[in-house]
Amino acid sequence: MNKAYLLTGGNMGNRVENLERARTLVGARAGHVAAASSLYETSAWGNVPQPDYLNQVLLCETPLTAAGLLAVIMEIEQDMGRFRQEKYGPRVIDIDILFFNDEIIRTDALTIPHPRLHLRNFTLEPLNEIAPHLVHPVLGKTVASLLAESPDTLDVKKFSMENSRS
Ligand code: PH2
Ligand code: MG
Ligand code: MG
Repeated sequence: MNKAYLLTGGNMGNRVENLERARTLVGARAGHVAAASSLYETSAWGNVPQPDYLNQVLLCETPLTAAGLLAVIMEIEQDMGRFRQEKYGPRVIDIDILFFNDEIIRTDALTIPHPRLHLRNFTLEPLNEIAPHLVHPVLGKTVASLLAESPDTLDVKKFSMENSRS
């Protein structure tokens, strides 16, 4: 089985339900979701003013190849009503492949490890919760040390249903 770490995120509609649905569909179509981080509420990264996101990291054990997994993910995004949006703009759901085993993949369709994961606390914080010792195959550092060295200063808080409606 291949081990893929995925980041789910969204900042439109009912964010909790959207992440739950994405998690369920990944489990149904891609493979077993063996671990899931808490939900995190995160300030939007990028130069577009927009609402805060919820983000979550999933570990998916999948028989699919990386390209096959990407195709399934794009189908899930489509089925959840994602439309083409501006780069870094608001979205119902986004599912990104962070790592695929310890493979380094660079094709037109896919860059793995995700090229910006080490620059974003909204990715590193949830990833660190479930995989602090995972080593980035290009940078040669653990997730915990990438988080400790992260240049990002944007806010990332564990999300609890008590503090918010969606
Ligand atoms: N995704 C983006 C752009 N900005 N900001 C946060 N906090 N979380 C995201 O998932 C995110 C973002 C484009 O994929
Ligand atoms: Mg993304
Ligand atoms: Mg994406």
